Amino acid sequence: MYRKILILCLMLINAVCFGQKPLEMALNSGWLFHKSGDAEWMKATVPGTVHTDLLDNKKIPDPYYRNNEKQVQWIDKANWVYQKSFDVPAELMGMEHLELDFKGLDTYADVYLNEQLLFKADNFFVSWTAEVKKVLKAKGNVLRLLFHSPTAMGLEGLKKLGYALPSPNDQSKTGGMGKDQVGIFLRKPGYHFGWDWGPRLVTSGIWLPVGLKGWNTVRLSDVFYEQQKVSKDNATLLGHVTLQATKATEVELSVTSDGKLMATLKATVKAGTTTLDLPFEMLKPRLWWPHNLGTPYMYDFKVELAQGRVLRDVQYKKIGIRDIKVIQKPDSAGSSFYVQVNGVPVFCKGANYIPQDMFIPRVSDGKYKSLIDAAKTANINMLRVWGGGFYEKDLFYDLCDEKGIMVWQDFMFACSMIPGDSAYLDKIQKEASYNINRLRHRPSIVLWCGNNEIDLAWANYQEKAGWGWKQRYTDVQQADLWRNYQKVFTQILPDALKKALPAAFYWSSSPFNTKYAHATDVSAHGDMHYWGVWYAEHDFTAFADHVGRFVSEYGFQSFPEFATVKKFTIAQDWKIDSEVMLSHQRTDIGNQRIKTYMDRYYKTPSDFKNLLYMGQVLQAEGMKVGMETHRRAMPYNMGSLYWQINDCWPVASWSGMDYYQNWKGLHYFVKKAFQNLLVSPYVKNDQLNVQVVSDSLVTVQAKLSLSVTDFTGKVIWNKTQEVSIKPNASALLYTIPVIEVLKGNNKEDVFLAAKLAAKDHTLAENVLYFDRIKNVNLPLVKVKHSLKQLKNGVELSLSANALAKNVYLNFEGTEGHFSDNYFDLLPGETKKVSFITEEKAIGKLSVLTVRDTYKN
Ligand code: BMA
Repeated sequence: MYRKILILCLMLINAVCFGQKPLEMALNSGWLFHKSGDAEWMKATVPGTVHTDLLDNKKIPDPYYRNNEKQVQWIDKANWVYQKSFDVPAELMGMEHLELDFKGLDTYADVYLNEQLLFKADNFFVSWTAEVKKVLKAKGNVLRLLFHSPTAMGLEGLKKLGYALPSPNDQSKTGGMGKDQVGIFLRKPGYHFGWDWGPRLVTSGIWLPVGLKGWNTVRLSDVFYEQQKVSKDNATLLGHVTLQATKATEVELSVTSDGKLMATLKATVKAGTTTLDLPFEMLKPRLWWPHNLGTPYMYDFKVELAQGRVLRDVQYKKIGIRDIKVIQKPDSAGSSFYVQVNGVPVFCKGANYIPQDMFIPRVSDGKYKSLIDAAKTANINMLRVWGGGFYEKDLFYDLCDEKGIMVWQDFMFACSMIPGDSAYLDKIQKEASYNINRLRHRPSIVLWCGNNEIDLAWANYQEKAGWGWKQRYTDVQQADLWRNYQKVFTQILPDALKKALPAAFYWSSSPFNTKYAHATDVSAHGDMHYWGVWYAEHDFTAFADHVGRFVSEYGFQSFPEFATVKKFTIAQDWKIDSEVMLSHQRTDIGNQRIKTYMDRYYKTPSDFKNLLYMGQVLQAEGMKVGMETHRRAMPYNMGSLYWQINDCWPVASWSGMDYYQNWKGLHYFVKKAFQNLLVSPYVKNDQLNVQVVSDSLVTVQAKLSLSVTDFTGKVIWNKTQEVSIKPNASALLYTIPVIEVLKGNNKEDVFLAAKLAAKDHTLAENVLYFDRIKNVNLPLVKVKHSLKQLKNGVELSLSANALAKNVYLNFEGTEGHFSDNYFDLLPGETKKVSFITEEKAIGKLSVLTVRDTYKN
């Protein structure tokens, strides 16, 4: 096995190589684990978590099933030991330096090799290495990790501070911890302790791979290509190459991009760590673009480190060349807040992203890939890696880079005040440097943000603003907490960024306005979280009254589809207020809010299954109003990131895709609302307005057709006009009093269809109703369909002789995605929809419409 690894490593070495390149041996197999003190050892999976290992060994029930979460709360109170024995092949053993490399440990781990303590890990968000040359043997090494109970460590932190910190999402009671919210004292993903969409499952374990690395004389330890100036004509880069050497030695470096030599350097480095700079230029570089505006082109960069004819080390990186700025320019209303890519202001269309599982290591590469594919398919060009999770794995950023999805990167702080002792601050300093260094070459990352909603919640400069946190503390404590806040978010993080990535844009909190105004007045400056729809029960139309310069959060909940609910329930749970369904709804007000809005916009669905479907219709239709409103408001508003694209377990939440990556109605609506070309009709003050938004960078000639029709397809009013759609702009193309298009018909009996078409194909279409659907006289309708086999699914042709509202197609028991779903099938129209699946046998087709959910 080790021989094989070595042969593989040797094959990777350039043919001219005579010297010994660094070697690496994976140490991910053959692990055992047990609860500290227990006699029995069990097999463990690395990377993994204690919870998933206990599950695999059948020691605990599935924590996601029904209420099982409550039965596994003892796990985080215990200490756990992971152990592995290994031999080291002679080639590796003979190297001058041998280093154990843990890419990620969760979280407090004492690491022993052959009973010698190497280090004590205390931060989930960094990697850990130890030089082990002196401790390692050729045969029979024992690597042992003692994971301390994370909650016990958190309690120590709480005791040390002497008072509690606000941390409203920490579900300490579920964890049997009473009022003791301890998550914030650990550098560990906040959501492990519970969130308003997540359970409390506080993991421990080796969450990223482990390896043993060996090297001789000199090696590359870091390579960073700083993009100092980028235009379409020219890019000025500075390669920072960091080397480690055992003794003073001569080195030769060369940099190539796509096989072309860019720079070389000869130097003498001293023993220890040295950074060498290699400046170079690229003429007429192919630029990296978000996928909706161009190609996210990535160059293959290579650095070779040689000594004479001996090649010592090589490093490969994919690099996208682009100029990114966040523009805050004063204007008559306040100041702009937009991302500019290669000189072009870009409307950011996207979503907030949370971790994909409570048990991070079990998220397969395939799941990462299908999530990012789904984002791209839905015309998303930005994801926000939200601060209550973790700095994502490399694969996530690889995919965003490659697929042209911009990333808003939060540092990992959300909805809590923080401790400020020197050990904690030191930890943050290291964590920031580590993650900035790890991610700074990523073309997709366009913005670094200090935290989620902490500035808003504390609101230091405004006595009455905030979430009532300040008032719980004495003046001295308040001053301490704010000082801690400032140290981290206005010093440590921006300083670390300035040092490692000078061109990066830092934003201290989200939402945020300016230094003293916090998140107030965010409709004129900075970024905005608008939660009036949902938390304050505003109507969906209120999105229009709360447009900011960049809306980085807004959302509305729904339940997952019935097939998902069935996976974690039994029939007796099928009521939204059953104990089990309530434990998969983590916000106290959730069900009530859904009911309030359902009553406002729709008739009461007849049963549980229909309620699940109608919940998704409600969410999708409501969020559509938000997405379209934000886009119509460009260039004043330049961002629309809904909360949230995904789930971390099966739950009622604001997500557009459930835990199993089934697309909810919302995800299909996102796809349409975020198309580069949008036709968006709306009514304001009894006036029908038709606005067209284009993110395209070229002028588009099209035909705009509008028609008001009754539900059997009889045309009441129509209008067609040629339009010239300006690039990267929003324009009102048509306006008329509603009364004139109704022509005496009741508004409950008709709808408007809007379409933009080029010569032979549809560019964009939309439908508008003139009243809330509960008041609209939806006809009883039967949807007809025919099927055609495709290589990887089927194509459906659908038609109906009357309007079919929000047609929900489902091949029962078959996983896959439709090209469209939850759509309105217009009378007389034949709509083709494809269903793409990896499964061979496709289940029975069920078709549901809003009218079908009525009691009579
Ligand atoms: C936002 C987020 C999360 C939260 C969501 C829904 O403000 O930042 O903290 O889950 O709202 O309440």
